[in-house]
Amino acid sequence: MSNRLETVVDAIVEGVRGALRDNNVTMDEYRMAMKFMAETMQEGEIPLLIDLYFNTTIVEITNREREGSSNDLQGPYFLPDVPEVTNGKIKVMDEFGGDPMILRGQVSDTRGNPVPNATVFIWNSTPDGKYSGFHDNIPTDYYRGKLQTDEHGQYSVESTVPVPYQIPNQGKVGQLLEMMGKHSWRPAHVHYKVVKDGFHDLTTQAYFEGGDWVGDDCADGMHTEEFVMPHVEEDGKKVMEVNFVIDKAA
Ligand code: MBD
Ligand code: FE
Repeated sequence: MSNRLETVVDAIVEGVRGALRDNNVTMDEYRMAMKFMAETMQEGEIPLLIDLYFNTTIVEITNREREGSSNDLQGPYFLPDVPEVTNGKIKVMDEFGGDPMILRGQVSDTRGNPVPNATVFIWNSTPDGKYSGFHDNIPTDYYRGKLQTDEHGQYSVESTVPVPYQIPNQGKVGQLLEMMGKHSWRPAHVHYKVVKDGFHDLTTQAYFEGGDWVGDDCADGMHTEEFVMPHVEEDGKKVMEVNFVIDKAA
């Protein structure tokens, strides 16, 4: 009798063994790879490494079974315990600069009805490409927050414009990409997670039309058309208007 854990682990092991055989991987290379994994672990970059290669595959599987908006990478930097933003502003560090940006839109169900009281988690990097709670000791109540949609299913909040994100190149994962001759950039993006009782969580990202690395993302993000947003500006502020359609859970 085989259980699911056994099925999946056996399949992964067979897949890796196949790659080792096909490439005649040597004992030295095997030891080097093991050392790389141990050091990546010590540096706390295992989530980054795993998300870089496999998050996109799980998203692909999720999207096969969902209606409504497309899911996209969650990435390694989501935090569930973040302040509720009630004054319309996500806290940012003034000394970090960055252009102000309004993030707004509507949450609706697959029949087009607005969904009030949905929780929208929003997080994005500093203008320097750092995530609070993970890099440079930036406190976790900055550059992230959660809000509730109003009676029309709408949300609106202000933050700053994110820039393309480069995987830290002092770290093991950045070094790996460099040694392989690959770039380590993701397009500028804003992360979202929409949560509402009775619905599947929607985890996705929005990107900027024409932005660098859209379509050439080191983490293979979806960049689906619905979330590559056109340039909109209002009163000199960038506007990221993103509507979400969430799928009822069975
Ligand atoms: C990120 O900021 C990110 O969003 C993903 C998916 C992977 C690495 C860094
Ligand atoms: Fe990110």
